Order: sequence, then C-alpha cells, then structure tokens
Amino acid sequence: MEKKKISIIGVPSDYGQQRRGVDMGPSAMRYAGAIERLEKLGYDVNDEGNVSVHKTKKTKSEEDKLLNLEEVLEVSEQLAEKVDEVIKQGRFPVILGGDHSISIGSIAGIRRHYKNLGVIWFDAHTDINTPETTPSGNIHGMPLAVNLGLGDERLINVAKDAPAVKFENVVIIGARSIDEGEKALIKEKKIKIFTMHEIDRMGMSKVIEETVAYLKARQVDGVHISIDLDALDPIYTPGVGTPVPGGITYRESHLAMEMLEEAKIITSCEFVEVNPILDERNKTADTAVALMGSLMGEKLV
Ligand code: EXY
Ligand code: MN
Ligand code: MN
Ligand code: MN
Repeated sequence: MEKKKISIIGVPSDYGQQRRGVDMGPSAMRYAGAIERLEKLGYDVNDEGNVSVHKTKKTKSEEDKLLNLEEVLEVSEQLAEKVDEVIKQGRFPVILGGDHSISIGSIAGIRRHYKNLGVIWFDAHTDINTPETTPSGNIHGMPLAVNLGLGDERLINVAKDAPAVKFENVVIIGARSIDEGEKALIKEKKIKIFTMHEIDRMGMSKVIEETVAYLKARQVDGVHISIDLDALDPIYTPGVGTPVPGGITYRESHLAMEMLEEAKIITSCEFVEVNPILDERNKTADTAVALMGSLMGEKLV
C-alpha cells in the first residue's frame, strides 16, 4: 500500500507578537524529532525546509495599528504558496510555527483546495480580534478572524481567490483568555466554542465526540486543526509567549488528538507558538511532537 505523504513546512516567524524566540519554534520541533516520529509511523515525510522570513527594517508608523503588518503579509503570501504547492502534490501539510499569525498564510493556502473547510482552533485564546477590537495590535491575536474574512483587507487578500472559512465550520477548544470584542463576535456569530469550563464539565472525550459530530453534520470536505501549544496548561508547555493558567492537561490533549485521528477527518495541521527561549529544556517542543504523533496515528498499545 502506498505510504501517505507528509510535507513538513517550517515558518520561523515572530512578527505576529513582541517576544523574541518563537521564530526558533520550527528548529525546536525538528530537534524534538518531528520528522523521525512521523517516519516511524510509516509516512513518506518530506521536510520542505523553512519559508524564508526577512528581517525588514521598516520603521513603525504611528497609524499602523497592526504591528509588523508588512512582514506578516510577506510571510503569509509565501506560506500560502508553499502550502498550496504541497497539497497539489497530494501531500498532507504539517506546518511548524512561528507565532499564530502564520495561520493567515497556512489556512489561505489550504482554503484554495476546499469548498467547505472545517477548522478546529485548539488554543487558550480565540485569536478572533480585528483592528477595531485588538487590545495589543499583535496580529497573532487575529488569524482566525482574518480567515473568517474579518479585519484588515491586506491580510484577508492573502487568500483573495479562496472562499472564507464559514463561522459555522469553526470549533474552538480550550479557550480561557477571551477579549470583550472577541466574546461579542463569538456570541453574535454563534461560533461553536468549548472553553475550559465546558471541558471541565463535559470531559475532553465528550467535547471531541461533539466536535466530530458537529463538523460531520456541517458536511465539511476537510478539517484543519490549528494547535497553539498554549492551549495546554503552562505546566506542560511553559515555552509559549502568552501562557494562561488553568489549561488542558497533557493526557486530555493526547486524548483529543487520538480521538481526532480515529475520526479520520483531519486533512492538515499546524503547531504554533513554541518559544524555546521561554521553554524548559525543549519541553514544549517535545510535547508538540508527541501530540503530532498522536494526531497522526500513534497508538499506546
Ligand atoms: N487576545 C490578545 C490579543 O489579541 O492581543 C492575546 C492574543 C494571544 C494570541 C496567542 C496566539 O494565541
Ligand atoms: Mn523581503
Ligand atoms: Mn493562538
Ligand atoms: Mn494562544
């Protein structure tokens, strides 16, 4: 039987936020054995290397509410092309970040191939701010909004020829730090969300069962999972730029990945916000790679 083909794409970008180090996330996950782990599962793994990220010297102009907009645009355009290319080759994209603003480019490239894409946003945050609601100007707090067609036109246009993700095709899991503007939008658009409260009450097993049933009922033709390592409690993933206490446990996150793999609905994935400078001996990258293994079919027995 022909091996399933995977392409690893590194995105060493830290432009979506202000803390140095997250641009080393791809290396940290490679050193944590991402490629070997997937090869051991029998996949044909192609490491496509990194999207080239230039340190541009652009000066910050006051009215630029969005920080590093030009740089994020440049990375996003390149990443969208690269992801588009690997999917055209029939390969499953595994994208390694970099801060969460890279999802503007990754999902832009993915969306070109699906009419009704589902998105699972596994994150302590909802990343659904617009320039009007952002408290920080950091674009890593906006990528879900941009993929829904909300926010700065230049960011939305990275996917100019692809349908926006539909509000009803999104499931957010793990949120526990949500800005007022984001809460209003989530309520207004009735976006499916399992905050830590729901996870505590229902248990992760029920949350994933409902997530899979919900997306299948939406008749999605693909599902992208965007895994922000800050979804887990900082005890397990200390190496993230915006840690929030009271997160998902190590086993809950693995159960989620194992159940999503069983459901056979995931068509692309990304692991973001791994910052080795803030980490403890590459613990966060190790956790990311272990989750990757579970998502891609590793069994405990
Ligand atoms: N909601 C806050 C903001 O928009 O600035 C914090 C965003 C953190 C985003 C991290 C990637 O999840
Ligand atoms: Mn350049
Ligand atoms: Mn995020
Ligand atoms: Mn986050």
